[in-house]
Amino acid sequence: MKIVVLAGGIGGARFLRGLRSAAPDAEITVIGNTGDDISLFGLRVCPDLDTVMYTLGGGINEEQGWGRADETFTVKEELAAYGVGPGWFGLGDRDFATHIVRTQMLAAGYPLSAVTEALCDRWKPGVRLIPMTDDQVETHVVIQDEKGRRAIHFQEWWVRLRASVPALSIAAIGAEESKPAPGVLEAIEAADVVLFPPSNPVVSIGTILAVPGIRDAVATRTVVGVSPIIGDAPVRGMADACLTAIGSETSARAVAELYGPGLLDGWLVDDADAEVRVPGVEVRPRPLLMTDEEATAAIARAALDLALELK
Ligand code: GDP
Ligand code: FO1
Ligand code: CA
Repeated sequence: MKIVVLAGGIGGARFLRGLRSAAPDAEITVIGNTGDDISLFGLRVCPDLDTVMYTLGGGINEEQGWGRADETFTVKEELAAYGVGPGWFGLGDRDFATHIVRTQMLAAGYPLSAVTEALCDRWKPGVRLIPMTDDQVETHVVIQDEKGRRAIHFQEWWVRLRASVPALSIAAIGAEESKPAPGVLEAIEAADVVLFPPSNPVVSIGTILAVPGIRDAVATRTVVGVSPIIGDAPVRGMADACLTAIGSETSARAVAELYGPGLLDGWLVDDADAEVRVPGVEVRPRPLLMTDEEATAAIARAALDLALELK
């Protein structure tokens, strides 16, 4: 079976680990969000691609959900000693090596998709990981503060401000002019099912769908999603601030309606949201907390079963 998953960072990566164990014989292609990418200290950092790669490759910091296990921060401390920031983004020594390799290969002319493949040669994630695009797309957030109304990089809003300042708007800069990376549309077209993990609907899955051609290709497939919202809150992180910014309510129903019935065929919601109905979408309640790999595999199995039933 061929499965395509559109993934953000932590939610996407944990779901994928469950999917890999629920469907060990499946050919899984992951289309990764690159809207979170940022250049720091002259290096290209791709948080969501790295989170998927490290999580599936066994190198992730499990408690944090991002960055490397057994990490140290000597380079960051040395940069700070020179007064060179930003200090609010925690790049560790081990992680730095990934960004150095990536930046070196990009400078030599390799596209991000080829670089990601090369990095995955080391990590062997057991899935094919492709960035949504080789073009530069960066999510920016318009805020209003003492400096006035201005756009800042998504990472500054998310990590430095912890989304505490309301986003007046969120834009994936460059998305409209971007092209899907090689293999993206082909993988979607060949997929038996497309799954949306419980990733951020605005800045992870929404950004991937904003790359021209991806949404239309996905719409031709059987698509099942897993809600990242339980009750009226995200399970983790500040996705509610992203939903508010685009005028959407924070609920499992609102997220399904955001994707639209033309896209989603099935939608897994938590048992706590068993009353949710979405016109045109088959909604199934399940326990949706990815507490361990077994619970996560059960969620992935349920998503696959629903997709096969709706196919
Ligand atoms: P990010 O890029 O690191 O923000 O990660 P993603 O975009 O892949 O996923 C973030 C979303 O995962 C958040 O909105 C969380 O609510 C959701 N999430 C995290 N853990 C769980 C879980 O155990 N169950 C469910 N249903 N959603 C989760
Ligand atoms: N998240 C944080 O909250 N603080 C950090 O200092 C931080 C550093 C970081 C470094 C590399 C990386 O791949 C991810 C990192 N993240 C950090 C996570 C990440 O930036 C965000 O959670 C996502 O981009 C939001 O989806
Ligand atoms: Ca992300």
